[in-house]
Amino acid sequence: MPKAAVDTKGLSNEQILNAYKLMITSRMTEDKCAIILRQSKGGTFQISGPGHEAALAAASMVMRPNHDWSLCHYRDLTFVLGLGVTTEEIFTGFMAREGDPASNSRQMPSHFGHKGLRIISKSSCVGTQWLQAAGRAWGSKHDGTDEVTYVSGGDAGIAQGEFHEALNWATIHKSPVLFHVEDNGYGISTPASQERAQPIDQWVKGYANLGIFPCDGLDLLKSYEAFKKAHDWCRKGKGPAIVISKVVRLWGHSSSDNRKLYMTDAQIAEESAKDPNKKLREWIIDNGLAEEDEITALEAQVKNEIDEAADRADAKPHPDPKDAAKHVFYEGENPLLDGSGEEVGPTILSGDRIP
Ligand SMILES: Cc1ncc(C[n+]2csc(CCOP(=O)(O)OP(=O)(O)O)c2C)c(N)n1
Repeated sequence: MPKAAVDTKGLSNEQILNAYKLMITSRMTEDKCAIILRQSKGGTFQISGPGHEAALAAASMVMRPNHDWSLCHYRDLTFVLGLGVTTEEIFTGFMAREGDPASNSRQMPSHFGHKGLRIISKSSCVGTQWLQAAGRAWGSKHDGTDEVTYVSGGDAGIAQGEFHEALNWATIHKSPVLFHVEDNGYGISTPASQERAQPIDQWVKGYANLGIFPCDGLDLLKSYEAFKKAHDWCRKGKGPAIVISKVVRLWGHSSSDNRKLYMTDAQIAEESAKDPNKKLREWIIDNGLAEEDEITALEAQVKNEIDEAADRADAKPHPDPKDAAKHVFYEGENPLLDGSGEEVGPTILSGDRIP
């Protein structure tokens, strides 16, 4: 049991231990993908989320899978695993095998998607997801549901106009968008000081109806508190909310990156010391949620499960080349044709029906 003085932000021991399991599952999946990449078994490159796990585990814990919608940043492996994507599905996509739920292996690695879990596939163009989320959330509101749309991205990508257009639209209509900015301080090699002239929470203060929840994204409990408030804000119809999680980018930008070209050894060491997974591991042991040997056994079990999942994915065939163009273009009837081949315009809603 945690000591009486510890504030767990309403989470039970079991939920905290499950979150740790999720975070190490994510990290070990990344470790395994790095090996698969070096074996040339798949993955054109790797873009990964070590250092973002605590914030993303917390975000997944407030979401209602298959009810709320998500448009995910490429660093969101922990988040999608938390919603219910399996490690086997991740390896199936990473090795470009038949059956990948994201796109049947047409997408790049870490471009997450899952129809059943309402994870919407995204473009590689940084920033496009923000506006799609504003539209998705407006639709949920228009339909009278209490669905929340989660959308995430990095601290450099929010310099794109789409981010501000999405905030503007969502705040005008009080749409339930849960914006998550994962602030790891870099956009590839560009440091935060070259991205904007002030901290992100100050920068977005001009938007009315926006719940602003900055948090220490290296800390599971503080992140959970922020996401809980943000999700409640959206669900209760107060408008969109934004969580700005301060995280670290432990593996650099991607497998094509060399941090030593733009960071000093001291800066790299300082980041490495901020590993959120190690921090939660120590916290769990210090607060008596589990003994160290129990945690070590859990880690061995997770590693085993991941190796088996990767083997199962590796045994799958590649998609048939004949199907390469399938699911790329729309194949149904054109909804803008009335059956006679004549084009008809969509029905325009009158202004008073727009909530
Ligand atoms: C419109 C657009 N411009 C540039 C790029 C190239 N690019 C890919 S990732 C990236 C950096 C994004 O940094 P940030 O938003 O901070 O996310 P992080 O990678 O740090 O998580 C850039 C510039 C792109 N994909 N799309």
